[in-house]
Amino acid sequence: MTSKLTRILVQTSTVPNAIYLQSRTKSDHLKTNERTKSMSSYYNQSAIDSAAKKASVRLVPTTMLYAGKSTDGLHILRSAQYLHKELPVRIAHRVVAFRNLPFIVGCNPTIISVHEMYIKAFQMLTEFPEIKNFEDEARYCRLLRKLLDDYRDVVTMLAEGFKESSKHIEDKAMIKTFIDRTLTSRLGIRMLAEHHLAIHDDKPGFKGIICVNFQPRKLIERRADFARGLCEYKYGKAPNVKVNGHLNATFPYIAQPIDYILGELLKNGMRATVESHLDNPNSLPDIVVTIANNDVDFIIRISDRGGGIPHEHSSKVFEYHFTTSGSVVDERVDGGLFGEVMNPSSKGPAAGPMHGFGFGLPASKAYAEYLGGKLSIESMQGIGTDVYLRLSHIDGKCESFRI
Ligand code: ADP
Ligand code: K
Ligand code: MG
Repeated sequence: MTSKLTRILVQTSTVPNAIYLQSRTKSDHLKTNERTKSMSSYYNQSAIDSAAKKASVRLVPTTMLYAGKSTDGLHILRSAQYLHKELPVRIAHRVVAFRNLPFIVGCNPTIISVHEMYIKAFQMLTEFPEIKNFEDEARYCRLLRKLLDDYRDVVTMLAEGFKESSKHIEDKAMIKTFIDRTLTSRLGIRMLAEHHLAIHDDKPGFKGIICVNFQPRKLIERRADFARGLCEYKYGKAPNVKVNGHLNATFPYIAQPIDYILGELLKNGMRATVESHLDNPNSLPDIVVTIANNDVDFIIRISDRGGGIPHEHSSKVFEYHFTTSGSVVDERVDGGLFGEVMNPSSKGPAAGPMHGFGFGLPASKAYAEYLGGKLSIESMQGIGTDVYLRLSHIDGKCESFRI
């Protein structure tokens, strides 16, 4: 069945995109077949539809933490069987959400590519036969690794795809919900897949992806070094980061999401610090990170002296794509307002790992809430900003989140 939609899909898929930019090779024929197959599933969707009707089974981290380890490795087999059932359901939910996007967004070439990637993942995971023995399981792990690798750039692609296309959509809340759910669902899927791969490794101090003796201080220090590196690369200077509070706090937790969130918050604080001290770059005030730990939750506060978030921006900073990057007139920052014009080959003055997509705060907030926590900002206009990341313990007094 060829229709207008197929033609749109075929035509638009030549638009630059990491996946389709590969030069033509011997395997092209194969790829074309795969594409035709994935496209045909726009019409042959019964498998996706029936999977999407099923409810997702979300795991409590304590189950992952205390799950019995059998010497015969049966726990590994059971874990793979759970994923084999669960992942297609989660992906099907996302495919349905892509399908329900407003036409103008759903037709964006980059969004189409991500939509297709989800359909493709659904096919690969459902075509995988029942996992009966360790050989099947080993092959399944290879598939998981491949998917984790292939789908690394999905967030960047979504950011690019929505940037222009969602400007024409009145219902901003709908787009925000879509991006929130897609990002958090992806976080959940990645944590489950990585957890499964990690129970194989049986690293001391870990139960899958759960670090049994997680130390926030160590993670903060590592992230701070990394963010300072980026900041120095971009501006030539970076503020120091001081950590105080419960420095010895140690408890079981999953490092990956906190790692991402801290990275985003530290980059924001560093950027604000440098940009508000362009006249005295040699005396940058420290960023102070405070850890507070109790038996219900733990709080990480990041305080900077970067001048604060202006009142007119404070309600917008949690919007996807809202960024002040590229709008600074001072040519010491982002090449000034005309940076993009002066350097047309670049993706824009602001593009880069430091900032620019306007995804840092909203994505961090969505992740924190997915983990049963909170992310809030108190800005002291004229002085600086405090960001509070509050997360509940996975083995604490209160009920934990589910993955
Ligand atoms: P991006 O960093 O890509 O701009 P974010 O969502 O991380 O996107 O931040 C959105 C905007 O919020 C930033 O562009 C900046 O204007 C403002 N902002 C975030 N954190 C701070 C901070 N600590 N101090 C001042 N402004 C901030
Ligand atoms: K933003
Ligand atoms: Mg940012």
